[in-house]
Amino acid sequence: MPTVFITGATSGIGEACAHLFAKNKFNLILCGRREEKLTKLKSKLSKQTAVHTLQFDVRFKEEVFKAIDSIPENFKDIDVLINNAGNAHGLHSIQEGSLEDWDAMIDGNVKGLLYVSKAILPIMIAKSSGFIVNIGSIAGKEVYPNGNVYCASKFAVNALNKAMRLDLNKHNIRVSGVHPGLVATEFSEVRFKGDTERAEKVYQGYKALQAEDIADIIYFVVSRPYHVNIEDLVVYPTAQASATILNKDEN
Ligand code: NDP
Ligand code: 8X3
Repeated sequence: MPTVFITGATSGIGEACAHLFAKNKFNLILCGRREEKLTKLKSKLSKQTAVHTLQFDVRFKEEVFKAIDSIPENFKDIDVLINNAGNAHGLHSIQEGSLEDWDAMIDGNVKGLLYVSKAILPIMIAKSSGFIVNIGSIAGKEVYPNGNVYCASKFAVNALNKAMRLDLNKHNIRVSGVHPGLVATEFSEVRFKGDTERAEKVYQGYKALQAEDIADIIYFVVSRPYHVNIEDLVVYPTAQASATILNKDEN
């Protein structure tokens, strides 16, 4: 059975991927910082497939390499890496943004993706096969007002996705970027630091994408025949035409 390594598996898109890949008989390595969420997921999904959990913060390279080094032999043969962990922190102008928020986004969304990839790539290179799916965003395609550093972090993911495809080409490793628009997850709650009322409003007045919609797309990308590599996939809710154009019922 193939093995998938999912970062940010404790909620939203990553959690939906965990369920879908389990259903499709992948062995799962599920990662996140919230241990209790990982434990719950493991007990649920172990009924369907083999599950290993790793609790670490992608921002800290020692934690990343230690966690990945600790993977038991029977899970080590990783076939698919889904670089999904990430969040926005704050929605402020460049002059008002906080240094802590900027660090969290650059360290988590960019450096975290690099650390995890660096730790897993030797496994894929050694067997001349593997698949990396990088979760970017429409924020990595288009800058929007107050998106500044989050957008910059996702532009970096977009660039790294292209760079991986170039550099890993000779190793027969597939690399794809999936770039969603608005998906109703914990994303806005994190962005607005627990202000649930403000977060809920982001997804009201139209039908937002659901985490399961993105998991379906990721699984579609991964399950193409090996000679097929979808480079880049941008997906919006029907009501959204760009980062700033949203057909939303304001009543
Ligand atoms: P959620 O907030 O629901 O999930 C984020 C996941 O990332 C959680 O599992 C969280 O786990 C994990 N995570 C965040 N920071 C860290 C960290 N420092 N170390 C380890 N794990 C971390 O949001 P989504 O599911 O929506 O987000 C998933 C990805 O999709 C992100 O990269 C996001 O930027 C991207 N995206 C989201 C969109 C949306 O509208 N929702 C649209 C476009 C892209 P834990 O807290 O347990 O560590
Ligand atoms: C998440 C989507 O539009 O909030 O990446 O940046 S958006």
